[in-house]
Amino acid sequence: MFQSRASVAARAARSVASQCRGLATASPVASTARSHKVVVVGGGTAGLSISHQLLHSGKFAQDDIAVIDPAEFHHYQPGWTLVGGGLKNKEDLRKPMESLIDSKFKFYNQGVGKFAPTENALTLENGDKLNYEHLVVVPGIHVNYGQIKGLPEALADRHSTVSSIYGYDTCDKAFRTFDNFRKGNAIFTQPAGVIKCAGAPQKVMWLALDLWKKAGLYNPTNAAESPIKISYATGLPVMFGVPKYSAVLEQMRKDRGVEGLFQHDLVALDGKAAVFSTPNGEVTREYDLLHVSPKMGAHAFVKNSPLANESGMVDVHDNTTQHKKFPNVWSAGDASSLPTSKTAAAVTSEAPVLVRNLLQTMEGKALDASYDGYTSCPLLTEYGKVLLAEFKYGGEPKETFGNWFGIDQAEPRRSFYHLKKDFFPWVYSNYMIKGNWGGPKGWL
Ligand code: UQ1
Repeated sequence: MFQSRASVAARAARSVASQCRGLATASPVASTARSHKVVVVGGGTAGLSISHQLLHSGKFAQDDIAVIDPAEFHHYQPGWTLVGGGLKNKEDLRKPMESLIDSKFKFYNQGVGKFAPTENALTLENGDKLNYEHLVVVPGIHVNYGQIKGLPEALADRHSTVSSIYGYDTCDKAFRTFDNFRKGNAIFTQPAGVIKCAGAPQKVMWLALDLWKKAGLYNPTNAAESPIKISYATGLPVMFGVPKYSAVLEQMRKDRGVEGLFQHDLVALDGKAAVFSTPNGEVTREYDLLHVSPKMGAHAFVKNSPLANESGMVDVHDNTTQHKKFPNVWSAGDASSLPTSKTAAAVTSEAPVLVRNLLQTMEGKALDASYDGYTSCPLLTEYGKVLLAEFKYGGEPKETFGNWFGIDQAEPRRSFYHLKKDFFPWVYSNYMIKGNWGGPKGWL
């Protein structure tokens, strides 16, 4: 019902606008509300994939689809781990947002103020109102540096040894601090709670370990007498959320002499002391080098809207990506409630399902595409090797190459390293964000 109402309203608005144009040729009509068939909130991995896949359906004309994003640049965030390892330059991993948005879209280069889903509308930060028939909410999640006391100051201090691959400003500082480090306690942290790419906090540790090993500063078989000591402090009780891969990574941790501090959630930095919250109260550890994975959470404009569930995520059905209360609202990627690990790989599978189900709904047809929770984590275990974790809902492995070639992807391989370092960045910028890549399903 809301769809027909929205399209009637849109037609009425267009007809009024064309009449006005006929009357006032010299001055354009100041319009307070604009209408689009689909409004996509977010120009990240999900927003670009979905908007371009919608366009390729051939069902949309100029400005039928609007994309909203306040950012100046689009970043290939999976590459920031490689920057932390000194394998890529961060400048090569970003492009001006505007350059990635098809000219058939209306692009609003600003933030969202408020959602009004009962009116099929939203307001932009400047107060302008947009009406839509369908809304796709894919703005990602927010990195809350300030939730760890003292972290913003330590990261901003150019001379500190505190860094993070989770931000553009600090991912290159990570490699600088690793490369300059000669002796002392190195601590790598992973927070409790939801983050992007749950494997990244340890990927960067495995690269740093390898760097120090090659420099003769760390001996995995005699860690106790090495100049550098390495600790992994994680808010989780295990190395990884999927039992199959966790077992391999736990063995690797032990074999390489890395201290495991489980259920240790970093809450504050106090000089050279890192303060952790644990089930047995606060624990303090001295560090000489600290790599932090900050806490993350929903953007306020999503969390404080009728679209969010109790954790602030856009409340969609696990398999259809359709909103649980507003059937013309959709979500995928990091901002969604989809109970899977938040990665670009997940978006390769989520986007075609969302697009298909949205188009079916637009035509009054039944939803017929289903997302199984597919996600992946190409986990760097050293320079030149990657363990390719791929799994679906329930932490059940769903391995692309295991199925094709009968190999075990829990074993780190050089071929997977080249997928991660060379193939994925290439296919991402040339195909995925243009709407032409479906991940394990291949080209769309
Ligand atoms: C993928 O398609 C992708 O995006 C380009 C990634 O990059 C971030 C990935 O990490 C993965 C695993 C995929 C999935 C594709 C294949 C062929 C396994």
